[in-house]
Amino acid sequence: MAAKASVTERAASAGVRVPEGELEGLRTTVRAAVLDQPVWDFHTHLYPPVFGTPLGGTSAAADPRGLMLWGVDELLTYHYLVAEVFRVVPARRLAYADFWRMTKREQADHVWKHLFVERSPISEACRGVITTLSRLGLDAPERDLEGYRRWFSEQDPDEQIDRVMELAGVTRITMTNAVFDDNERQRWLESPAAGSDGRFAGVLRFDPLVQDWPAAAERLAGWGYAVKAELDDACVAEARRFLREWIDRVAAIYCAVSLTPDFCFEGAGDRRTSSAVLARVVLPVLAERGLPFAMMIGAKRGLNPGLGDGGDGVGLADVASVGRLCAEFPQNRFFCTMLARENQHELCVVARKFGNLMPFGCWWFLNNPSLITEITRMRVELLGTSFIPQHSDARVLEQLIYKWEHSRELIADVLADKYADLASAGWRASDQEIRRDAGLFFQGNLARFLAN
Ligand code: HDL
Ligand code: ZN
Repeated sequence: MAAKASVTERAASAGVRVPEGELEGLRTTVRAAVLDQPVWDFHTHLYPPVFGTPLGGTSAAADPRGLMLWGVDELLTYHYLVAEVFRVVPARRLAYADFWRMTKREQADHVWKHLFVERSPISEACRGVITTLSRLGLDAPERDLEGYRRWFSEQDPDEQIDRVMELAGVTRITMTNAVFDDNERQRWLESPAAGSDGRFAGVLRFDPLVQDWPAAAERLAGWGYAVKAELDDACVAEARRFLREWIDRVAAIYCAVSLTPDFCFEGAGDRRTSSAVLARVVLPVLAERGLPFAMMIGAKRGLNPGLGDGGDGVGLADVASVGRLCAEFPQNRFFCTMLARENQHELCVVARKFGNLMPFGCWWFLNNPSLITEITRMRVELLGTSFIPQHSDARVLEQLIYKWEHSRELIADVLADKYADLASAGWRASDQEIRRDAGLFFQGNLARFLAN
């Protein structure tokens, strides 16, 4: 009988050398699965036409304060590009106030001239505009801004939503419904049908409630809730009533806050007001309703107010606070994304400790090819298939096209490597298993986490 192969000999044979042609085929399968996978976009700032649109269109009159942003002038005046154009034409040459006094069209002309015509649009936000125009069939190399404007003016906003979702492979758009924003709140109160568009899911967003309770309490009191700065039992009950009423009005699938880098939760004895609001108001209502809580941590608001929405910065935040919330409130489920690159590894490690924590997305200043690749590779290595790799954070409808095309390419490349490594280790995932996993990354993990 042949001598039993030694462990070493068996190990050598187990490190199977998969033929290169087979690995290439596997990579092609993985890429196709990711590029074709419909996605439920976890976090956007998009709205259906019922919320009004400043551009109007064939079925809607222009509403200057409308919330549905779409079209090329909105694409060009995205706050990422406003910040970038002020690097080329700084405030000492063009005062912020003078820029903001321009019309939207004039602002877009200024951005187009300085970031696209006089310099190559190679930043991620600039390239995104080019990808979007190209996928819409608008000949980007012609550089015909007036021609792009004409095309958009001939579109119907409602049909444009369907067209863009089709092009982006997005099956559902999750909104950010900021109840402390007067414009948005009024629209909900005036038009209960605001949440009736099946393409959109509601999310109740209430940063001030957690970040600045005294000011939030004043607002709630003005809206008819018997609350005051001191969080006694009666006040807690009224604050909970406020949350329940707005969760129902918005039909929220989860609730969300963004938190500044200094956010801290130290556990039961924590005397901070923000901790009391979370522990006594927010988390009990969400547990009662079975809704997750999304925390987006690390935005330094108003670093340069002159830039408007583009003026926010980033700061290192306390990831341990996220872990303490998951430990202290096991009956709650938490989505979490952090804005600092340096917080990403620790967030993965905390997620390995708590199954009620779902990391998501490469948020904002992380939504760039180099960082999406780095973060996604790290997350797959530490979390396998159990996270949500991306959200678009789109503010302008057509951004869905570029944000998802760019991210899919990058996520596909990472996963192609990972399945090739797995095959070389001796496990060749089937085509169906690869498509199953892609479904988890792009909608299954979200749907399951929302369900329980
Ligand atoms: O707080 C948030 O939801 C952020 O996404 C901000 O809206 C930010 O301005 C943004 O649009 N980032 O992409
Ligand atoms: Zn956002």
